[in-house]
Amino acid sequence: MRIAEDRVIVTSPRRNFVTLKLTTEDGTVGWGDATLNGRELAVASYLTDHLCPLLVGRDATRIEDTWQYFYRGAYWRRGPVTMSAIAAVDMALWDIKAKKAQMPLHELLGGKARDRVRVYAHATGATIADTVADVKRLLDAGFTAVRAQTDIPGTEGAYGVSAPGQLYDPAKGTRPQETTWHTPSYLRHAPLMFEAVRDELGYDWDVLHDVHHRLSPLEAAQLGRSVERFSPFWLEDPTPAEDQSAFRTIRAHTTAPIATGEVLNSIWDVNTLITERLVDYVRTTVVHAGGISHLRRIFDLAHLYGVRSGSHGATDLSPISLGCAVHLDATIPNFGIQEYMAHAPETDDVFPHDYRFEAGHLLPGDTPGHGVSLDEEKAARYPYTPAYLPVARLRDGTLHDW
Ligand code: CS2
Ligand code: MG
Repeated sequence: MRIAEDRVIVTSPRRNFVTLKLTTEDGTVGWGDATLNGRELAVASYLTDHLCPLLVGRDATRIEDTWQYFYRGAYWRRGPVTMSAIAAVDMALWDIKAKKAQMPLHELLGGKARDRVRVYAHATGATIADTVADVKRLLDAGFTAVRAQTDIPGTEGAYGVSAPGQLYDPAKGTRPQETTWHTPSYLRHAPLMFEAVRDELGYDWDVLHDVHHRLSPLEAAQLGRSVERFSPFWLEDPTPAEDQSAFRTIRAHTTAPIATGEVLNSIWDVNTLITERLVDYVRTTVVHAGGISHLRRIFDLAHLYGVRSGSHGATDLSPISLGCAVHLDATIPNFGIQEYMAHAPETDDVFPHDYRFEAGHLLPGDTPGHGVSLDEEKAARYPYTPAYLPVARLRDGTLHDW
């Protein structure tokens, strides 16, 4: 069964998305997500200019050979642009294969190990009291796990804080927003937030927190020690993830569970983290870590070492990625938790899907394939607009990790 057509669709229903559509000679369509927040056009070009010319005429059933052809065959390996482009091809081919088998993807992946996938939502607040109220709103909505973030006095534009009731989407504008960061203020303030959510809302739910790459290893160890007594489900991205050895220092000083991986895109980038058990959850995703084929390998390696999945699921990953993630999450033995930021209504309108939210969980659909598509006519109504992620600077102007 040959690939007959390819199409790269850049659309912006509330935010930018890059989507690959592959059509086989018998008219079967597969969809893949290739969205890389703030660098979307780089991936669109990698697909349009380098991969798609090689796709037409290839056997659509040969998913693994195609993956290896684009990974090894590129000579230049890894990185978010390459791996997001390969991921989109991989997702589309799995979608086609499942449709041809007339199975939902979870069946093709070996069948469900669980009927539903536990998710966590994002609570934010300009003040700790606002964050507590937002956590309570989400617990009342049925979530049993909530990520809590709050503004940090002495900084401007702390990570993860949106206006009340607004969707958090940090990428905006034709130049990166400049934010300021002050680690001592953060290390004093974050534990107060943990204490407040526990004092006010108890312990019968899981609190998560995203440090967003901003600490040194010792600072991360200090943070871990200062919040251990509040039983965090995880501290996410405590330090820049590419420095895998930094996690040895964190591990040596604190028992706070650690999660990282959303900015990493191959098994080699998480190999040390997993095999040395330096993390408790690996957050790599279908779109940024080479698709279903490669993410399965990462989760299988993680399973050997007792590391569980905790895939990234922000709104800058399209509903196609979320749909694929829920199918994979439903089938792996070492599922941990799935991030779930509900997409904007206009996004969901452009990306019809069969997964659904119910009582703190996502349930995969049973339509053949991964269950997500793109309405091309509606997508055409939302042209691409440049949108940069912010940058962070220390008080002396030093460029820091955002
Ligand atoms: C964040 C992301 O959801 C998370 O854990 O780290 O929202 C991240 O900031 C964005 O995906 C960046 O595009
Ligand atoms: Mg994160």
